[in-house]
Amino acid sequence: MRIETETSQAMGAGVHDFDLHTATEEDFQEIKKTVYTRKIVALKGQNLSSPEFIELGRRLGEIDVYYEPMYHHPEYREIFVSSNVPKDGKQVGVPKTGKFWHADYQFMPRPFGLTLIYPQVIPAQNRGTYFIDMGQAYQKLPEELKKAIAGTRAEQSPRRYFKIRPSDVYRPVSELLEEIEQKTPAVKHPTTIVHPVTGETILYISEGFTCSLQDEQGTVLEEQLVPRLLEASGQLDMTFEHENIHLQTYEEGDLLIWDNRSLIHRALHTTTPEPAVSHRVTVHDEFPFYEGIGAA
Ligand code: 7UC
Ligand code: FE
Repeated sequence: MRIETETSQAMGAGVHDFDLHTATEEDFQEIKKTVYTRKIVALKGQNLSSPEFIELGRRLGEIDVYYEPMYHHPEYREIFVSSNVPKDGKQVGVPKTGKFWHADYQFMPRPFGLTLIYPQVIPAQNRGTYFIDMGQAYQKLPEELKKAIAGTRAEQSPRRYFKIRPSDVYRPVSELLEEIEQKTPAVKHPTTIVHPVTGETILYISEGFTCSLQDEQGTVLEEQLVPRLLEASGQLDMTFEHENIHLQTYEEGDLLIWDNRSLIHRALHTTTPEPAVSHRVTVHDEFPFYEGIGAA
């Protein structure tokens, strides 16, 4: 196994000659360390079956099965399927997922540290995913904004991007909204979290899931604060030319592992939808999601 950190880019590393069957415990630790420091790691030239992909996840930590069964691979619930390619005339997984800035499971009480994406059908034209390093974004905030959010908490909810399921047809929308609030009530995380491995401070907010900021007493802060933070971090730039935005492209055989603590991501928007299928496994590593999580 050989790890190559491309110095021309702010993030990313390529892992060559990785073989799941011969990889040692040290190799997995090395890969994880590279994910925390370089944020995105591409295992090159992979040719894994679904059970092998799951095995890879298990070697990195504890797999978190997605809470909505609609996304599950029909045979392997550990795999979340994003697909616009029907199989035997039937939809598999969910199409057009993640077309908004977010960190995975940001709306859950205990998000996971690692996201693994293994593209199965790669679009010919527009391939890739946008990323923003929210540790870097925090550093670049004007002092005045850093001060305004110190000690505050952010409320996170999936409600705006919850996907209607086939079984929801003919249900009153109010009932569906109520169900979302029951199953995934909004959670509060610190507006800035500390990475348990690198010690970096991360601005933990996203356009997709963050609803409001609150002070220590739970009083909702000035409404403009969230859009100002989104703007400053690059999340409102619809040209995707903001200096914080990194477009990660991939080629056949790439398997991406990224740091779901410091990165937010957004699926590349394609105006002419091309066939695309991607498999995802998500993993809790051995570190707390952020320092102090779950403490009263
Ligand atoms: O359909 C989607 O875009 C899924 C999204 C609401 N959640 C992904 C996650 O892991 O938080
Ligand atoms: Fe995502």
